[in-house]
Order: sequence, then structure tokens, then C-alpha cells
Amino acid sequence: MRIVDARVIVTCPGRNFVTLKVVTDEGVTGVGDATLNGRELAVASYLRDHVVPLLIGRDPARIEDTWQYLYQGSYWRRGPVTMSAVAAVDTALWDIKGKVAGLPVYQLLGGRSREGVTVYGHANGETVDEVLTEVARFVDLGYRAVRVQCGVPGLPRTYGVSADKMFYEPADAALPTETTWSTEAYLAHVPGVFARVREEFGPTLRLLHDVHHRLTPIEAARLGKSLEPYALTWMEDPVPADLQEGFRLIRSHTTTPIAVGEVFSSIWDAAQLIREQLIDYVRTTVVHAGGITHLRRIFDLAALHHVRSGSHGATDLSPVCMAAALHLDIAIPNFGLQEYMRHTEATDEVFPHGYHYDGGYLHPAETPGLGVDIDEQAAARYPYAPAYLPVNRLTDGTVHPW
Ligand code: GCO
Ligand code: MG
Repeated sequence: MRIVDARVIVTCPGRNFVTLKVVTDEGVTGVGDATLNGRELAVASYLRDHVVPLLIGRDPARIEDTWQYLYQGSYWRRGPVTMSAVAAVDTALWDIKGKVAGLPVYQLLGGRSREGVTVYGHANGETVDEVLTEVARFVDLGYRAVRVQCGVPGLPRTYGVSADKMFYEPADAALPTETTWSTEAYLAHVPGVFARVREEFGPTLRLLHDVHHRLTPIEAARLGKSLEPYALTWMEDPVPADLQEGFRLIRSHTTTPIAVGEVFSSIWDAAQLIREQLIDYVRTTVVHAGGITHLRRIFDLAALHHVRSGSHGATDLSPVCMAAALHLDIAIPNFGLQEYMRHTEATDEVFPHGYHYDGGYLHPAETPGLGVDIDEQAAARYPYAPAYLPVNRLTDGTVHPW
């Protein structure tokens, strides 16, 4: 079998997605997600101009060799653009391998390690009362884990809080909107929010919170300590992770578990955090961390160091990424949690898929391959529309991580 074509499809059914569709001479096809929020066309060009020409004529069965060829062979390694492009090829080749074998991809990864993939949803509100209503909505839907984000009094707009509850989309404008941040106001407010949520929902609902890289290590240590009475499952991205040793300071002060890594693109971004056991969950996912092949490598390293998976699953990861992530989630020994933000109906129409939600779990499709596809005619009805993530400033105007 040989690869005869590879199409890069950019579509915007409510938000932008980049998808690679690999076609073989025997008519078997495979899909891979290549979406990089706010930088979509950079990956599309990397694929079209620099990767697709290298795929034509290759044997799609050689997944590892193709991965090494694209990673080592390019000389320029790592980085989100490169790794998202490599991920798309890798994911498409696993899809093809599954179809050729007549097996869902998780069977090729060692088979099922659990009955379902436990997911968490996003409950958010401007006020604590609104947050409680939203948490209740997820509990009613059967969720066992809920991420809680609340408006901060005094700040006009807070990350993670949106009007449209089920389809939160931070890339909201053709040029970046600007938001304002105050660490003091935030740290003063958050513990009280979790006190109310715990009081209302009892001790067993798993609660998570995303700090979105906004604190310094000592501030994060303070937050972690102040949240200890509410037994969070994780405190996410408490500080930017460029300085991995910074997590030692957080760790030495608090037992609140830490999840990091949605912006990581390779095992090297996470290696020190994992080896020194500075985190509890690694949030890398298929599309941004080199595909199924490389993500498996990260999770295997993590398994040796008591670190579990907690993959990113926001709306900017397409159903193709979600389908691939679920095959890994169901197979690996050290699965932790999977983020699940529902896509819009238009997105589901463009990406027909066989995975489904049931009582707090997602289940991968049982059909051969990944069990997801792209409807290219539907995709063509939604042309690319520029959209940026917001930029964040302190109240004095200083640019701050968002
Ligand atoms: C999450 C993330 C998202 C990101 C978004 C960026 O935990 O789901 O932090 O909210 O901001 O995916 O593209
Ligand atoms: Mg996050």
C-alpha cells in the first residue's frame, strides 16, 4: 500500500480546524487533527508546503519510521507548529492501520484497560450562585468531575467564564481582545468559591481548577495551600512551565495535586516535571504533542513516576483529536482524566464520529480505525475566519500570561 494523496482541509464550523486527510492507492484513508488555536494557517502551510510532498509514495504502515523521518529528518525539531503537523500525519497513519487491521485503534495499543474514559466538564459563572447552578447541571448529566471557574469581583472579564456555557470559545475576535488581571483579587476570591461548591456537592465530586499560568511559584503555593481543605483533584497550570524547576517550590508547600502541559509539544517539555515528580497529571494531547506515537511515549515515562494522564480537550481540539485521544485513554495503564468540552452541532456535522458520552464517561468508537472522519463537502461550507486568543494585562497595563 502507498500514500497517493494528502489533503490539508481548513474549515470554520464555528471555530477554525485544520485536518489532514491521507489517501492510499487502495482507497483506505486516514485523518489527523492539526489545529493550533490562533495559528492555524502556520500549521496548514507547514503541512502543505513541507510535509505532504514527503508523504507521497510512502508505505502508510511505517508509522514509527515516518515519525522519525519527519522529526529527526527536518533538522528543526519540536515546537507547536512542527509537532502539530507531525501529529496530524501520525494520527492519520494509526487510523489507516486500524482500518487495514479491521480493529479500533485502542486494540492496536494493547487493548482496553477500563470500561470508559472519565471526563470532566467546565462549570463557570460570574457569581458563586451561577457557578453552583452550572456544577449542578454537570452533576445532573452524570459527570463525576467538574472544572470550576468563577468571575473575580472587580475584574471586568475572567478567563474561563463565558456567556455560552456549553461551548466556551476563547478565540473570539479577528484581532486579540484584551482582558485585565489582578492576582490579589483572584487569590482573595477563589478559596471561598470552592468552600461553597464543596459544601453544596459533598466530598466525592472531583473538582478541578485552571489557573491558566497566571501566578508565580510562591503565589501558586499559597493558592494550593488555601485550597487543601476542599481536596481538589488538580490545580491546573498554576505558573508558566517554561521554568520546570519552579515547580519544586510549589511542591514543597502544598499537597494540592498539579496538572500541567496543555501547551507542551514534546516529551522534553515535561521530562523534568515528570522525573522529579513535580506534577501529578500531564495534560499533553494528541494534536499538540506529536500524535499517538509520541504521546504514548510521554505517558509511558509518566507511568514510571506516578504521573497520570489528564489530556487537554477544549473545543479547539477537533473531534479527530478527541477520537484519537480516547483510544489512548482507554488503553494506557496510567489514565487520569480527560477534559471534554462539547463541540457545536456544526462541528459535529463536519466531523462525523462514533465516540459517545454516557453517564460521565466517553467511549471510543468500536469501528476499525479511529472512528471519525471529515465531511469535505460540509467543511467547504465553512471558510476560514481569522480568530485570536485574548491578550491579558495587569491593571497597570503590563502584559501578563493569560
Ligand atoms: C483548557 C484550556 C483552554 C485553552 C484553550 C487554548 O484547560 O481547556 O486552558 O481553555 O485556553 O484550549 O487554545
Ligand atoms: Mg487549561
